[in-house]
Amino acid sequence: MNIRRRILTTLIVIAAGMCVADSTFANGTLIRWHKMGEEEGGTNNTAVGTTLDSPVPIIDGIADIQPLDLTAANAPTYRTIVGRPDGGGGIGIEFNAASSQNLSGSSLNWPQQSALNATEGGIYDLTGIADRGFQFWVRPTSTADQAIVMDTLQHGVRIKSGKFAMVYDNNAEYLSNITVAANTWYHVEVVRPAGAGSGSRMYVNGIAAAAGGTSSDYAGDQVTPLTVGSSPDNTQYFSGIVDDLRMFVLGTTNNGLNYGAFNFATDNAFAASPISGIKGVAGDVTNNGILDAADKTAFIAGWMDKRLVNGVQIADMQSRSQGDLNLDGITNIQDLLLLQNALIGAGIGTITAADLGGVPEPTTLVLLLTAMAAMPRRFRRSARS
Ligand SMILES: [Ca+2]
Ligand SMILES: [Ca+2]
Ligand SMILES: [Ca+2]
Repeated sequence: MNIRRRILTTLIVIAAGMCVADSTFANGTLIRWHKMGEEEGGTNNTAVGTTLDSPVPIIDGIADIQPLDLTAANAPTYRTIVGRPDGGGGIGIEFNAASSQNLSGSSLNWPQQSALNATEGGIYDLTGIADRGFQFWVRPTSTADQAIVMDTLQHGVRIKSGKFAMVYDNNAEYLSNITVAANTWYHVEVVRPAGAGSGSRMYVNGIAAAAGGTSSDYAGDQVTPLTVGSSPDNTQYFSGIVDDLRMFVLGTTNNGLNYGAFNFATDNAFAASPISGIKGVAGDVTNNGILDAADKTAFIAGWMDKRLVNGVQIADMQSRSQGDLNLDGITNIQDLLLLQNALIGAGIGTITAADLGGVPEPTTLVLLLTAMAAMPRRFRRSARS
């Protein structure tokens, strides 16, 4: 190996290692968990009276001793779960719109104002927390207009005109282009990740499907309930199965308690499952569980692609399939460093500047030096020694 090649390889390894460290964010914190049957021992084909809130893992030394159970109206039915894309099983709850069935309970909405915050009689410190989200699995039996999960009128998921729609900020509706197929499982997540300016976004099966609400903030309405199977005003009833509703919080309280930042790879259950989501092989752009030349081809094809949904840059399974390995919604130098590192580790030839021909950047070496210059001083010092 000539000296120039050796320097280049060393820089790639150092810089890629730095990028790995940069992309490892603490994830969000699960704060409510409605398993839909398991906690109360529901059995297939029996009626639901109340579905119990399951304890979440210890948060800041506090065990979850505050159940926020959901009360059923008009007897929805426990159903054995079959065919979920992540292989999930157990029990879920089926609703029949014609019988006006739903579940309702205390909302999360603005976590600071929710029943979970100590200032509201709860067990956690949530003062200052407004970033939050929820996710669940759903198998609609009808594609009619209906509400599936509504956490007040500020955060929700509906089916509208045969497509999934996100609800955010006083019942504003953001229609996706994902057509709902009846009797098919979907994973849906709605998250307000990072302040009012980030708005809200919805993922369906790990694909960012809607985004919006960046110009204003949602309202703090804790009077309106959380409903599953209908809208909060007990209309728009849903038909189908809902399973495993998880609610989480993000950000740092006024007292400095950090609940973490949204991390698509871990905070989206579809992506986090190695069955339905990211296979976990470094550099595996095609996500088939193997690192090979096809991943280089896919990366080169996706180079400098930016994933925009309603104008918002979002990382998802689609951006990752275009080479967005660090999951920031764009395939660029940081992803290149991750891929080169993986290719070197696997003994596969790296991507050359010529492979990325036609892009503005002059050479891979310059790109790497630029990345090095952006590193923290501490790391640059150790890299020189
Ligand atoms: Ca369940
Ligand atoms: Ca692959
Ligand atoms: Ca990226």
